[in-house]
Amino acid sequence: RHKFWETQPVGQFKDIGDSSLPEGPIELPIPLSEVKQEPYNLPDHYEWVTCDINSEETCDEVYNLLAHNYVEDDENMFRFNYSKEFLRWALQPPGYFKSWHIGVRVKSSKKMVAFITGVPARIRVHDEVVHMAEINFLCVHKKLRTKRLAPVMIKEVTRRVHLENMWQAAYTAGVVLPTPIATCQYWHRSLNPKKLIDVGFSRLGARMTMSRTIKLYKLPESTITPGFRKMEIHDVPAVTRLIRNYLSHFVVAPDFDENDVEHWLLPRDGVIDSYLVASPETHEVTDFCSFYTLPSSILGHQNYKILKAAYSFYNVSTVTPLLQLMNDALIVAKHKDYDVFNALDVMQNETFLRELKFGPGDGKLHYYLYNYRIRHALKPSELGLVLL
Ligand code: MYA
Ligand code: JJ1
Repeated sequence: RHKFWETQPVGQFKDIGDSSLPEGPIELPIPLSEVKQEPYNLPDHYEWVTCDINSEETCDEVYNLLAHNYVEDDENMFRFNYSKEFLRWALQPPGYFKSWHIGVRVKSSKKMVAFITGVPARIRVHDEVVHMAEINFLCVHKKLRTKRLAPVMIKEVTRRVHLENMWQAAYTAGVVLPTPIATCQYWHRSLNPKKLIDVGFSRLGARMTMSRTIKLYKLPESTITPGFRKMEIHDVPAVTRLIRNYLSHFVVAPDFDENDVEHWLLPRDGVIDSYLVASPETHEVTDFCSFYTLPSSILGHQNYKILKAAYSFYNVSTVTPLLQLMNDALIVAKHKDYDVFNALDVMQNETFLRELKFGPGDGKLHYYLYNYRIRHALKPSELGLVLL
């Protein structure tokens, strides 16, 4: 069934429920001198390239490959359209390796036709912090599909991760592979219902008119929580304490330090938005919410080309109820002209989704670990990890 994945150190379907198998690494590290020193072979006419995402030209090529060939919904109506600024942010966290930003070109024309990336992350699983690669942006040009290029891309990124003495990875996919550590549901909160209905992202509910629908999703003009403001650089230590403590409650979660928080959570225009609640008296940071910007191309529509979507990232509430905090996040996103606010049912998100008028989408997201076995699949609420 899975000719490639059956050969890999991942939880296999046949092993589900086998409680004799130990939790933790499936294979042990080997000496770096024994890691294959040359790249895997590509089919004739193709070559590996290490991408310099800071180069305007390379970033353009990656952007264009993804904009035309990356993830679509099941009816091919929308395709993720990650911005160049987003790609630079996603690919250059503290301690990143340029060698993990891997392209494939046609030798003769130099056209980029495939891509895969890794970035380093410390991920805690139960009480073990594991140095992992987060693998993302696996993409093969539409004209080169089903030729078994993806397994070569995956083996090559694995080799380059091993060369940095890392032996585990985390990744998400919309498809079922051996074997998910968790399966999460996408939820969507309409901010601009008229456009969403026009472009086929959502439908008019039964016994609903357009004007009733617009009224249903109306939000206040301004945020409600006193002390709600944008995160700033001087907030990094306080936000780090808040988020570390919060993430300690989940079975799988990133182990963020101050450098990670500065990179992943400090606001960047059009990429990542972060807000917090500071007590007017003590200036103590008690609550936090964040979302990233990931537009989708609308495929073959007359009037609209782009759907502007916000994706819930990390949120922490200790004083402000999570429901109120996320309602303020919706108000901010509406103000910034997003069409829809998306969230997964991870962490404590279930406590606000229905009440804030999110509806379940038709997409699921499966989470995976490479070379790390987990005895039981997690509930989404046990997962403290959001990948981009
Ligand atoms: S998820 C986003 C993936 N990208 C897209 O969906 C974009 C649109 N699609 C494409 O570009 C292609 O369809 C892709 C497959 C490239 C996905 N993850 O070359 P093939 C297996 C893992 O003939 P193609 C993301 O970026 C498939 O089951 N494996 O197929 C995270 C089959 O294997 P098997 C996948 O359609 C990526 C084989 O590939 C995926 O031309 C994490 C077929 O290859 C998928 N999303 O190309 C990667 N889709 O026969 C793993 C298909 O066994 C990282 N396949 O069933 C693992 C950790 C590595 C680092 C380890 C360090 C220690
Ligand atoms: O966005 C998604 N679905 C939308 C659009 C569906 C269009 C037809 N297929 C959706 N809309 C309904 C919204 C509605 C609003 C009012 C309340 C009720 C709901 O369901 C889906 C997620 O649901 N997205 C995708 O399918 C994109 C791919 C998801 C897998 C991503 C894999 C990423 C890998 C990263 O490493």
